Amino acid sequence: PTPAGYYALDNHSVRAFLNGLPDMRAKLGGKPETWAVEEVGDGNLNLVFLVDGPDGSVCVKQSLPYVRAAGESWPLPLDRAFFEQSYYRAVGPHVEGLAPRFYHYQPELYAFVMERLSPHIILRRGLIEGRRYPHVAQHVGEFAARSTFATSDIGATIEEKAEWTASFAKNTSLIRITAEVVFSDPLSQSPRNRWTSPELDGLATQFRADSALKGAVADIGWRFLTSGQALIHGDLHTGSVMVTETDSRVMDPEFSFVGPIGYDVGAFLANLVMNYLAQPGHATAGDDRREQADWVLDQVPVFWNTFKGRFLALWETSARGDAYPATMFANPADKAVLAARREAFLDQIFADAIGYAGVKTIRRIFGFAHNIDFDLVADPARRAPLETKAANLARQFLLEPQNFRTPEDVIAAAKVI
Ligand code: ADP
Ligand code: SR1
Ligand code: MG
Ligand code: MG
Ligand code: MG
Repeated sequence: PTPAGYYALDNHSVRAFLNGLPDMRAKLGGKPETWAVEEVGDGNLNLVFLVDGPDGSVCVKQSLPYVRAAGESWPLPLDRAFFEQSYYRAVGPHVEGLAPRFYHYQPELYAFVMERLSPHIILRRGLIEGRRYPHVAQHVGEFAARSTFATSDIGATIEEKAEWTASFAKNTSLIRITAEVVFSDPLSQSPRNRWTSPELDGLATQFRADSALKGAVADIGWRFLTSGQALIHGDLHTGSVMVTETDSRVMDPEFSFVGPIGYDVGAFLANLVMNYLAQPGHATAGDDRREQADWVLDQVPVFWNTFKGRFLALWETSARGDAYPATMFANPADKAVLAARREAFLDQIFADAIGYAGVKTIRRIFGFAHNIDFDLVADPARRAPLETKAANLARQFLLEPQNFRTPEDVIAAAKVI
């Protein structure tokens, strides 16, 4: 049974819901009967409605009491909408122009209203179609740096961070999904796993038999659960970014909690690399996709360098937290030491990101939720070799971390895999 007051919205009741919110009614304009409504949810979990009126548009996102991609056989608590809106409220002021504007939360419906992004499309789809977005890697790097710096013990006080830590620690149903679906299932015998079969049957067996690989994944799974560094997005793949040529917005932060910064960085990095490796699968007679693939891979250093540059710049100008306190580094001679600690800090985030990138790639090849980068390659004989490359590169990320110190190392390895 769902909580009192909850019902799943449909194209009719979403109009009544918005009509009852004076600000939203005014934004849309006209009469509710004239509003155009479309349910466009294509993600794994939730309902998403786009509503257009004569004067404006909004987007309504609502939790369902189960995993949408699996159906009612996989129940899931509704409270993810609460955490998604909490994240937008916490991080929104620091990432203006890089996320949808947040308008309203309706607690008993586990639904919220936000800016309808238009004519934006999902970044992953655009890249698959062979489109380029000259600013997106920079924008997402800015987003990742600004959101995590502002909620870390460098950018925020102990008291502020404690509020996020305590509140988002209750996002247990989604933290559990990540722990299981991303970290443990893909290298276990799980009925939720799938892969391109029979082509990848041998590779799946080989990966499940690789004790060293499982050890590395288990170590990093522990760090995922225990590294409360900052409020992270928690699902920052290329399907959580909507884009136009000039504008980029990070959305879908329902998996947010106070966790490791490298998880967000690694998610975006892994998804760029997977898109790169999938490009030959989308080649046509007129376009072998080589230039597109190289362009996608070249976004890895753009993303990382922007992230690092912004994080360090904020550390210089906006450190108001309790870690690395300025008072302790007051002598002129301390400056060089602090600069070196900052560099080492960012090197560690990069190292963490490589490990998380490995885990997040393996889950897309052998786990429950796959990427359309590969899945839209309809012919399994064409898809399987591309997925094999991704899995093998991920294994290198996890077992040979010493070979991945810079984004250029990632590019070099991806090109020869
Ligand atoms: P889920 O949590 O189920 O993955 P998402 O938040 O990713 O749901 O949204 C699913 C889809 O809905 C997106 O892929 C996108 O097409 C559309 N969508 C989501 N938010 C917006 C928005 N603010 N404006 C326009 N379309 C959106
Ligand atoms: C059962 S949920 C599977 C995945 O969908 C979300 O987008 C997250 O990536 C999650 O792991
Ligand atoms: Mg989504
Ligand atoms: Mg989601
Ligand atoms: Mg992922």
